[in-house]
Amino acid sequence: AKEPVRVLVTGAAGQIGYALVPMIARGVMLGADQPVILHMLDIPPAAEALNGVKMELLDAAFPLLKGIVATTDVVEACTGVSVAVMVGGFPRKDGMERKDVMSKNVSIYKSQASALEAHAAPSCKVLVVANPANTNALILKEFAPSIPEKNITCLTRLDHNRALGQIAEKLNVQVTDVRNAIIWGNHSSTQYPDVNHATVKTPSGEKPVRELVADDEWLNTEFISTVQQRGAAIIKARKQSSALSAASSACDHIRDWVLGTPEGTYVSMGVYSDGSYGVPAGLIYSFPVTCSGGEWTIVQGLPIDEFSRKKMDATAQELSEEKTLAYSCLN
Ligand code: NAX
Repeated sequence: AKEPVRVLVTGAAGQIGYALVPMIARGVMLGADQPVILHMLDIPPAAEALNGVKMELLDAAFPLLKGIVATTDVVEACTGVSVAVMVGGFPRKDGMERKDVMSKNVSIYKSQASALEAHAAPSCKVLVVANPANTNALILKEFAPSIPEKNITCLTRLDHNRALGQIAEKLNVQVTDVRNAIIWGNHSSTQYPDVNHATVKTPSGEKPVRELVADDEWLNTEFISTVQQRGAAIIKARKQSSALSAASSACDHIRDWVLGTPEGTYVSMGVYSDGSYGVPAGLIYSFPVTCSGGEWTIVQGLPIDEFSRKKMDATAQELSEEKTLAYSCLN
């Protein structure tokens, strides 16, 4: 039998946490043959709720779940973890300035970076979910210099899956037959959902999405804004932000990273830019990637038209501004 893997979920008493921990305990993230020990971190005001989640995990009698650490101590939470899913953060409240929210999250991610660096397994893979996800991941990277930069990522897989879902709905095909959509840039409304390289499996072979949809107007306007604004649409409908889809996509992100992407398929991940596609190096930016042997690689050589270029640059610009704002909070 395999040795259990320790998986950290921060913000585990929150809504995404509540959807995510049972998925991890069921093997959705790391595989049906991989035992896990869940480390759950939250802050003292949520300690009682966190204990309630722990009680439910015990009650569910998950066969793969070999242990539970539920704590408000960041060092205890980070010790020995090989996967860290960072869902905890400070939410934007009505009337708060962007800078105030950024400042709170910068201080959270700075201190959690230090704890991970000092206490996590050396090869720990980190996924930041909490917003501003890209910039929180960048701060985490800056303050955990001994964690390889390849091991620090942020979640744009939910946006990627939303894009696949919209195309499947439009064409009335199975979502599993649609692949290679791309989310470029920030996990925010400036993200660029790009289907120029996406395809659909049909009885007569793999066909480009653009050819099958045959409605460039829809693809260039409504499709893009629907994906960009989906988070807001869920909040409007549910009065709470996306949770089950965020949790499921976080599992997809880690599973593909650890176990590999299928041949010929790429997925979107927020990763440290090396300057590929003219994106400024030193930002955490969402790119198309393939994964193999536990490492992601940015898909190279995709042709970029002028329409895409503008949108990729606009979201890069927003990330550069967020980076400047984040650094101005570091005092
Ligand atoms: P909740 O407010 O329900 O849960 C957040 C939890 O984090 C709370 O239990 C809170 O006590 C805890 N927390 C706060 N500060 C902490 C700290 N310093 N250490 C540990 N825990 C801490 O929010 P939820 O709906 O679960 O969303 C969590 C985060 O995910 C938010 O930042 C949200 O904006 C972000 N999202 C990101 C998405 C993505 O695709 N990247 C999509 C979904 C979601 O909107």
